Amino acid sequence: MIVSVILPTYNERGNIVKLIQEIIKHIEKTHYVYEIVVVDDNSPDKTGFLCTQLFSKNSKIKVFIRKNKREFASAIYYGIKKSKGAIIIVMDTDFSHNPKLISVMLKMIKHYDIVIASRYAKNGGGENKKRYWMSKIYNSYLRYILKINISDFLFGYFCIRRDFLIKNDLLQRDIFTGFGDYFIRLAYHINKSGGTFLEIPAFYKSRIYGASKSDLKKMIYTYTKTSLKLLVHDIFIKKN
Ligand SMILES: Nc1nc2c(ncn2[C@@H]2O[C@H](COP(=O)(O)OP(=O)(O)OP(=O)(O)O)[C@@H](O)[C@H]2O)c(=O)[nH]1
Ligand SMILES: [Mg+2]
Repeated sequence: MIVSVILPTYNERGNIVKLIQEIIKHIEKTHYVYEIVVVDDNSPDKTGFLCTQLFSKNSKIKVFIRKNKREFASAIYYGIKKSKGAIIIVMDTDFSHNPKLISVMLKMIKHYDIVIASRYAKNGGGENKKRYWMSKIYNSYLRYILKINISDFLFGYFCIRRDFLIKNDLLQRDIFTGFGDYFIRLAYHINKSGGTFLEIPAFYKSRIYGASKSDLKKMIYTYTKTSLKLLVHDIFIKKN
């Protein structure tokens, strides 16, 4: 069975090479055949170019440089479409997501449709305490509004079965758009399709190299709009 690890990158020159090496190290300890799919949105720091140069002889590493689009969620969608694994892992490329968890995810995905790394599962946590608590409060709001029993909608590190996505028609551009809001939509639709979730504990490490691409005010606005839209959708489908 093939596993595809999807890595969206934007200005991650200081992280990406070491991260890919770490992913290889951990995934090779499992029995899975794998591919690593980098989707770089033409980073000014030449992250994509660096990967192409360094890994050109390794056919397991596929690098796509998108010249005309810069959008996190659509880069993930693009990577999934270009990949072939029966199992898909999506992770950030700034070491906030620990590659060690890959083997746990691969073990557990045999029993669930999606395995989500969560800061709020027992034994999880986060280095930046302010971010940890703010996100915890916002996650409680999302859980209440959407009635989905997961503790972390906002971490963005997960493992999912491709057949589940295809069977339930979830590989849609409308879902994979924007920034972290795409995962709120994805979780909502997985839940509506009767998917099974498992959360495993994760510890969020703050990035050491590079700058953040996220904008807190914009995120709160977009995520709230997304959740309210889904709530309205839910009320509408319950009425009909
Ligand atoms: N392809 C692509 N990747 C992106 C884009 N924006 C962010 N990324 C990547 O998505 C991941 C998450 O972005 P971050 O900047 O780390 O966002 P964050 O985790 O909220 O912010 P930090 O506090 O810096 O960790 C990283 O791997 C980025 O390189 C984008 O527009 N296109
Ligand atoms: Mg990050």
